[in-house]
Amino acid sequence: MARANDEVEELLLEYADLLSILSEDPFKPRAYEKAARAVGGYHADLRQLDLKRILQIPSVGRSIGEKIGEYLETGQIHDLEQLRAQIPPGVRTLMSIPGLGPKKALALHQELRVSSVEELVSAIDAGAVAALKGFGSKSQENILRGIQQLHESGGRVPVNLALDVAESLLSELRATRGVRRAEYAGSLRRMAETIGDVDLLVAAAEKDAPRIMDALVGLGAVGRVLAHGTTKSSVVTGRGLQVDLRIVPIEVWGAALVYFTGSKAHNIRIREIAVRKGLKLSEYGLFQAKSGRLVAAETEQEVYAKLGLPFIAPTLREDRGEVEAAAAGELPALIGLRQIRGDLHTHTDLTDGLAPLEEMLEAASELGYSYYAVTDHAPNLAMQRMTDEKVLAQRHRLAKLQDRYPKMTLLHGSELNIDPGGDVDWPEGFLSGFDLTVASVHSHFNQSREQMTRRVIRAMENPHVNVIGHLTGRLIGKRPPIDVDLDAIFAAAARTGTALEINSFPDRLDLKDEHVLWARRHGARFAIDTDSHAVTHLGVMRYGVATAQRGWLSKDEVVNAWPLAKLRKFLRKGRT
Ligand code: DGT
Ligand code: CA
Ligand code: CA
Ligand code: ZN
Repeated sequence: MARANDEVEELLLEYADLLSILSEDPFKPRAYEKAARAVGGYHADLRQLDLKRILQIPSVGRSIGEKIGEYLETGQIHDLEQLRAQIPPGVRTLMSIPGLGPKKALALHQELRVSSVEELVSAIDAGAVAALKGFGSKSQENILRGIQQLHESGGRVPVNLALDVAESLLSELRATRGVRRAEYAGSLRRMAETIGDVDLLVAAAEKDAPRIMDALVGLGAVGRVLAHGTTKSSVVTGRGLQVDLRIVPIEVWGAALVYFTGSKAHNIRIREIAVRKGLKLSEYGLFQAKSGRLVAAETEQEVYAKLGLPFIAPTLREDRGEVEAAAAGELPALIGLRQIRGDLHTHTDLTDGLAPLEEMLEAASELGYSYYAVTDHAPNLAMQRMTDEKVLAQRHRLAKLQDRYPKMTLLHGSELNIDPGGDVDWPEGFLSGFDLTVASVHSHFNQSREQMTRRVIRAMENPHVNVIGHLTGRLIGKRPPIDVDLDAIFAAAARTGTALEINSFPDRLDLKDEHVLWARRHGARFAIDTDSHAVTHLGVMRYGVATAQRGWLSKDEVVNAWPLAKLRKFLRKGRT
């Protein structure tokens, strides 16, 4: 649990923010701010203090002291609740942008109806802020700079956005004279689900480095330069994502790539191994500790080899046992994108997809899939207006389209809704007409842990449910995961022969890497799906595969990496 001091600091800061909107007196908010900082930095735990001793904290007067006492006793501050009720929540979000004061935040909210930083960025892009009375283009620029700072200070971005930025910068860097190699490293190379900043690594001769750095800071995507050195620079893109660039000599490329790919925890683990071998590992290479003689630096393989280890894939480098497994020769043979033979969860415009069936199939066949499942929503998701007739007509259409795709077997499925009791949309007789089904929780996210667990397990026990779609329902940064007993669910998945989906959508990644690692220990099987609602979505498969790799999966555990005959057998769930 957070320290009470930190909780109270947060609340007092919020109180100060709200006061500065609602009160004309500039000193009162300032007093709360000072007290907040004092409490946050105070050495003793507030919960151990009585009112008398709370009042001894610097800058804490009687009125503030009593509010602190009230919070410790009741978990609430009545006056704060009253202020909260008077201010729309979006305004406070906007006030978290450095340099954007309360009055301006309130004006933006009232005039433009923006309630989040993202909405504000869109408004700025549309020129709406510059056009606003009392703002202008100068002030719009300041707000943008503030948003950049906000992102630098902890805003993480989804992996796909960071990858887009990295790839476009890399292609420009690679076209720059003197660049011998250019790659992204850091959490992006490990394909973590969110990225703090992008780390780019370039190999070049020392004489070329300054010119390459100048090229980077001059790129169109760069909004602001934080640091501009000859071998080390940091910039922020127009959208607020920080990019660090390092230039190293090509001779130490491998050592630098290992170091800057991390993770920090992985680096520490392999450095320990180096020390035990009388070696020293840094971004400049692997050296003999005593003589300082260089042992390896050119390639990652060499660096790992001299440590007595096989190459460890970047997606595994999280210190989750990969170094020990590598030393024991027990690293998994990781699933790769090319081993994916089909997609088992996709939509069309028959429900909420954007593209007609024909277009989805055409795009899927271009990916070289050997099978492809169409799984539009089932009737209980009422807004999708699915009916028995519509779904049967789709099946008929699919059968006719099969002729066009001699190499790709078209599977007809549906994404069922797991109702609060664990039942799904159609009775067994109707369900048996599908090649496969995905079943997902789409409602009643707030059931108790026991109910929710029972609900999902009951769905898995249904002999016609093949895949559990996006099990936890989380939307990264937007919606928390449902509360379930994952151990029980993973065990049931293995027992019932129901695959667990790894939903590849970058804002879902559900199951996530740690869950995958956990579920595989139960012997569960997985389906890496895109849940595509448009042709372009089919490409997100790479994020699902990366998540599977981070969960240590090999192709034997991924049902859509199997040949069709083996998949079909799995889909029967023991039925004859
Ligand atoms: P992020 O940016 O928060 O998503 O995560 P990373 O892993 O990209 O972290 P970042 O950008 O701070 O550093 C990039 C890599 O550099 C990191 O994965 C490992 C390496 N590194 C950074 N600081 C240290 C350190 O203090 N010790 C060691 N051993 N490695 C470090
Ligand atoms: Ca990073
Ligand atoms: Ca970094
Ligand atoms: Zn879906």
